[in-house]
Amino acid sequence: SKAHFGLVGLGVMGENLVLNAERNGFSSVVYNRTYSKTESFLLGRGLGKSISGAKDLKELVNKLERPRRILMMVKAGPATDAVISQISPYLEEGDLLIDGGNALFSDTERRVEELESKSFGYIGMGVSGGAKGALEGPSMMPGGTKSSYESVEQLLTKMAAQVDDGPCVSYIGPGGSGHFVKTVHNGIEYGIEQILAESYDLMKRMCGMTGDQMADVFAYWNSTEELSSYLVEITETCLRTKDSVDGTDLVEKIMDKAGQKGTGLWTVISALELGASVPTIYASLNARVMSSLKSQRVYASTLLKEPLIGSYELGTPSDGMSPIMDAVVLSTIASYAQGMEIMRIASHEYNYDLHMPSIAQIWKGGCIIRSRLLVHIQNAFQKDPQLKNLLLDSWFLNQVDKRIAGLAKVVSYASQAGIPVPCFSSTLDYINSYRTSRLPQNLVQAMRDCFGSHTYERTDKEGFFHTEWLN
Ligand code: NBP
Repeated sequence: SKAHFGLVGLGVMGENLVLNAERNGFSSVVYNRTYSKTESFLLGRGLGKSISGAKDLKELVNKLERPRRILMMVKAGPATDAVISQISPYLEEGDLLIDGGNALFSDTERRVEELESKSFGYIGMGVSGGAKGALEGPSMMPGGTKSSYESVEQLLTKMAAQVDDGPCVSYIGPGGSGHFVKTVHNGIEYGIEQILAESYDLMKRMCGMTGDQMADVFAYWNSTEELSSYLVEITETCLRTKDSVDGTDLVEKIMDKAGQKGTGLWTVISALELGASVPTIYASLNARVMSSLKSQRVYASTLLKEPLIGSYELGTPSDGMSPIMDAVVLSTIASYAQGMEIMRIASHEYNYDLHMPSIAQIWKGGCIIRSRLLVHIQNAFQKDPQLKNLLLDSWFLNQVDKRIAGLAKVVSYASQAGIPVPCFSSTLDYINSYRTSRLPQNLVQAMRDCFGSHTYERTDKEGFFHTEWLN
């Protein structure tokens, strides 16, 4: 008999997702460009399962029941287009292709249109959770036409991570919205990773703490309502792990150059295009760029002398390094708030009609940014679906009240000690700007009118004005 589900691309994600589908009762056929990988998968992890192989895409298509459901897990970009053009001649009306890779959302937008004009369904689906999530239950963000989603809803809800109020998947919206939301997820992820790295740097350099001492603080944070999360949990693990050769903290042996594959950059580009203010997320992207300038930094450090580090009161491990925790909590909240802000504007500009509480719900399990904070984010948007900024919700307002002094103290000490804290300082400026009713941009407007007659609005009269400024 024919199989339920087809997979193209046996990379680390594809292998795990097909094993997940099979475990949930969906017999599968797999295809990989390099056939030897298919063979070794079928003789290895795929052995004894309802999974068969296909040597080419025609065979894959022939082995599937109709309408066919085929998941592509290949490298994003030209590889995805190549697979689509190679498989299209064999597809029939109603068949559905799902792209689970990290596609650029505008590429997905184009592919949805192309495929649907041929009467095929096309879903662009963000998948988060890494290899382990793919196997055990990822968080999935599918976008495309609703009817296409409905034909794979049962499969996806079974494969997804499950949390107390349901599976971590639901229909996101039309076109490229699924990949857009995944991109924003990754932007928030960049932010949180950098925030945790900044807290580590302060504890190590200003407080002289060891890996295990810092790991204890992360364990404490992970037990709190505000910071309990997957990324805090794995940071504890990373800091506790020793080098197998000499038994010292492994993390100190790792080169301080962070890689990136594009999604953080796409988030920031989208934010700039949409006019969303995302300074914390931008700071995390820039921090990765700076980190990659290793040889320049090493040279510059011999010329641009760092200040001496004095002694600073930054809390104790038993109170979770209180001011540092304040900085981490508020910066993490700012990352989510800025991500939600990009989506709020995109929802309107791109007609995605995103449902914010569902997006928070999907992210509560399976994905890299899963955290207890998302329960409060979900609540905030359930209470007020039109919420302009997360910081305006009462639970988050209270966090700002409680913690802003701690954040300000951390930023001030770090700047005195010459330790960069780009996400902490951007967050402080973000909150300070957002809560200032009168910013100094009146003077910027005056300058623009003075040199370029750009006109300005007034606080006391309606309309646009120009002044012949005295020079
Ligand atoms: P990779 O991103 O390393 O892609 C490997 C797969 O792409 C292999 O099956 C490879 O076939 C296939 N492929 C390539 Br490369 N070029 C191809 C082409 N022109 N035609 C057909 N197949 C081609 O694998 P991955 O890490 O499993 O990721 C898959 C997708 O999922 C990516 O888009 C990734 O961004 C996304 N993603 C990854 C993660 C993660 O944690 N790794 C998480 C979430 C999403 P071959 O064997 O013949 O070279």
